[in-house]
Amino acid sequence: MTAGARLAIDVVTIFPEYFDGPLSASLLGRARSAGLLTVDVHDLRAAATDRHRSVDDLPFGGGPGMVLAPGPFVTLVEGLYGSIEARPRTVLFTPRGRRLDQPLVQELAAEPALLLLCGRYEGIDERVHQLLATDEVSIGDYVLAGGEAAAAVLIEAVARLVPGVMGNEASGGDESFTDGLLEYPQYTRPAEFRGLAVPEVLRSGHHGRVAEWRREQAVARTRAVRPDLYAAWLARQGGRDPSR
Ligand code: 6GU
Repeated sequence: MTAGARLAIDVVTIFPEYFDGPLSASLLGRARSAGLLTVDVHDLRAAATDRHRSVDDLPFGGGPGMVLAPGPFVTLVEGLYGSIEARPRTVLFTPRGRRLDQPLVQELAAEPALLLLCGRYEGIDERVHQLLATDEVSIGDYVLAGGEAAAAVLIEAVARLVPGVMGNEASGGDESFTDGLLEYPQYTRPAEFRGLAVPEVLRSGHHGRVAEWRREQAVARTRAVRPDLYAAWLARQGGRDPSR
């Protein structure tokens, strides 16, 4: 862990090189260069004790595949923080975890430090869950080969909420999910392209009508594509959709 930054993230993985691209590009690269965010990636194999640097073993009870052993995880975490108890909030990526959503992202972004543990193979020894994980997180209902892609997703989602990271862009307000609705359609020039015109209201200069149109579009889109989000939004409105 590196001191000083607004958010210090440690990642444990058997594929450290996986993170080279995502952490250097665009927003994350700039945030790290500016010292707003640190991401230190640690190779689980560095904590292996045997000659072959093995981190996995056969499952007790039989079955296919290999299981990541608890020893290297605990050794590495103790090396980083001095003890298990001194570790920061710790996310273990697993398809059986809680689904990542913006409220959880906001919660994690408010922490001073995070430890992210990536699994691979058929699974991780249950003692890693018990001893180290404060949170078990999945990024959706599909199966990945490991937690690395999920960790990259979480890092990007959390980083953009760190004060100063988003630069010019308004970091709150209008975006998808901040008020529980999907984003409204956006247009730039030209006003007509391949026979498709920008809606007249957006060119009217009438800020009130523009805001109203965007709201209607966001609500209609959410109702059509994400009935679950629409129902939750409707309940927060007191059951009334002002556009209907
Ligand atoms: Cl966190 N891990 C794996 N292996 N698969 C996933 C996932 C995580 N989230 C969705 N699918």
